[in-house]
Amino acid sequence: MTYIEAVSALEVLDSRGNPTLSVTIGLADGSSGTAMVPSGASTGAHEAVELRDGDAARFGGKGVLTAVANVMEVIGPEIVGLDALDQRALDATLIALDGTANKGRLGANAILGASLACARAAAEACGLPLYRYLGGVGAQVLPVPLLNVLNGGAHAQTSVDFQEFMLVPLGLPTFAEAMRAGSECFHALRAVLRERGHDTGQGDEGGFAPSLRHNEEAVEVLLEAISRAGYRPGEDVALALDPAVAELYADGRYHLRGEGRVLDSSELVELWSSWVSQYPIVSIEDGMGEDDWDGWAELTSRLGSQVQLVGDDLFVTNVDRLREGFARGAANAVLVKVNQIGSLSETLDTIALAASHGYASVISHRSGETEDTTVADLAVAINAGQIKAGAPSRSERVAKYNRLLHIEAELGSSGRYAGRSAFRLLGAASAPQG
Ligand code: 2PG
Ligand code: MG
Repeated sequence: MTYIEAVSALEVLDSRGNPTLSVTIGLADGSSGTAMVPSGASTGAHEAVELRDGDAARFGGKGVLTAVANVMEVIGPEIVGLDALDQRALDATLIALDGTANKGRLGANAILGASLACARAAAEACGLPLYRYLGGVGAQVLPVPLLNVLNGGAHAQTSVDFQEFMLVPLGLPTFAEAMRAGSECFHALRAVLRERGHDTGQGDEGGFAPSLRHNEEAVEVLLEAISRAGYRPGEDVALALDPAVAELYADGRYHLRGEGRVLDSSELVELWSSWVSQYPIVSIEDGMGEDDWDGWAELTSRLGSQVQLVGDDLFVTNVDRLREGFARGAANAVLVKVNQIGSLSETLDTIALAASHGYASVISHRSGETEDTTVADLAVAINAGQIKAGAPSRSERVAKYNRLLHIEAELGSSGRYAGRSAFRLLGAASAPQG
């Protein structure tokens, strides 16, 4: 009774007002699942292909009617009759049907929509919440939220070169208390920015998007906000960065346009090293460019024993890129974005491979999101210990955090907040040294 009976797709809108896919799969027993596909702005060059119509007369070329048609006319007929409980077989069918290495024929957005909708339908058929269906009895860890409260780079039109400055409430006892701390610091940050005469308009991920004097001022205002809200920087609430420097890389160097500076790889390693020694930073994502493997190796040998170094554009949730990272000594954690690779099974493969090499997994949203909350359930299912889903503001971000609040309540005493244990490398980074 769990075989797939109906497959449909619709063009809907994401949080930036751009079109994306909603896919619904119905099963013979009457269960159904719907998934909406996220979309990035600072996309990695090696990501699976997001299929857009390119018809300038609709949504500036960003329509997804071709991907919708691919779900309805190509994918649908092929997967009707398959057992939704066999996610691996379903994903293998989708991948074979596409037939390309980067899902460029049918579109990773079309394939992912079908893959996630199937998992949701299967969970409903089993009468289980998604995290329990995916993770079984082992699913119990509530992740530390990495709250992106100051947006720059490709997510804002300001002088701040680096993309994300995040609060990490790792010293709180529960996920609910962590969200409370994050929210209180977020509101304190608004006050700090106003006092300094900065803008408090919001960027794509709900964080404030001020033009600052220099990039480091972003760290200063976050620390001030943490103290102002009554928390201890580094102890209760630490910091994480996603400078997304692939966006700044040109001709072998990193162009910090807001500051009018150009750095080579070694100078950028120096910059991160000096920030880590001064500030309670526990994680740096994409501190080096996506193809600057030597820079990554240098950064990792310099800071890899003190701080989490996360590959996002570097690994694009892809096992082959991750293997290359192991071989080259690049990073010590992977950012996990379902639409970078385009199916649930491949996402789980990347997480398992990372774990087998001692690399942490940080489950992540995209800057273009919807009210879909799959990533929240995924984070608990695999006991990731960390989730990155934007600021504690704007409904497409808060939807993920609210889902986790519900899961924490549902798990009750069998749930556990990851807290400090999610960051294996704490020590030097947990308290300022200078
Ligand atoms: C990132 C993400 C999400 P985007 O770089 O980590 O925060 O941004 O979805 O634009 O790639
Ligand atoms: Mg990133």
